[in-house]
Amino acid sequence: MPVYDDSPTGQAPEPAPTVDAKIVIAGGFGVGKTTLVKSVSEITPLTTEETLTSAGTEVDDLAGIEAKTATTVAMDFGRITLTTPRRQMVLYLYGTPGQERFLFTWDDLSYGAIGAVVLVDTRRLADAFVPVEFFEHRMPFVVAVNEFEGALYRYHPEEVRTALEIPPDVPVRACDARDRHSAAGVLEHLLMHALAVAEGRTHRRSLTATTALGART
Ligand SMILES: Nc1nc2c(ncn2[C@@H]2O[C@H](COP(=O)(O)OP(=O)(O)O)[C@@H](O)[C@H]2O)c(=O)[nH]1
Ligand SMILES: [Mg+2]
Repeated sequence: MPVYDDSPTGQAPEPAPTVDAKIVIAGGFGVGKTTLVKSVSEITPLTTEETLTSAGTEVDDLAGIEAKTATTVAMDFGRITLTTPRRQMVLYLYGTPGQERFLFTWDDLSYGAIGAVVLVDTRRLADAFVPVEFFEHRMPFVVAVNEFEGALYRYHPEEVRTALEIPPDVPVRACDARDRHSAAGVLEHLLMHALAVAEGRTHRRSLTATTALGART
């Protein structure tokens, strides 16, 4: 069957450029960061999980996530390719360890990232203040409310925004970190947000975003 070709020269159109970008997946302990990286990654994700032992029971709050048996001690790493109208975006996902005692690793993990996802569990909302504050002055980010079934009440994303005093230009949305489609939707939303910030379509600016979004040739 003949294929209609509308390019002026009759040659195949140029393929969309491929752009690499680094994304950080952050949030408190047990919010579903490792789960999200695992559910969307198109490569076998690298995880650095260690078994939770009784030594951590005094400092790691497992309320609501009693089934959690392991914790990330260095980082998670995965990859997902998203296609936008103008580019193929290859996103490299870096998941942080959640406990505040690992906060010193976040600066290194975030270096060169174009944006971040801050995952939130509404049963432990206070854990989100530190990650939100961390990214607020560093890079564009979205807040994703991971919906655990055990939650007594489903909070509307706007209620979460109010509770955490998240600025109006930061997207807040619900997700299920276990669901590939839902988790990929969060990453798409972040990508659109980071591009909007980089192109000056929102008032928030980020030098990192504008420089990191150069095309890979
Ligand atoms: N019910 C439910 N469990 C989840 C969800 N996301 C993660 N989990 C579970 O919650 C626990 C903590 O998730 P994990 O990804 O290790 O959290 P992390 O500490 O943020 O990396 C694990 O046992 C997951 O299987 C979710 O959306 N719903
Ligand atoms: Mg983890």
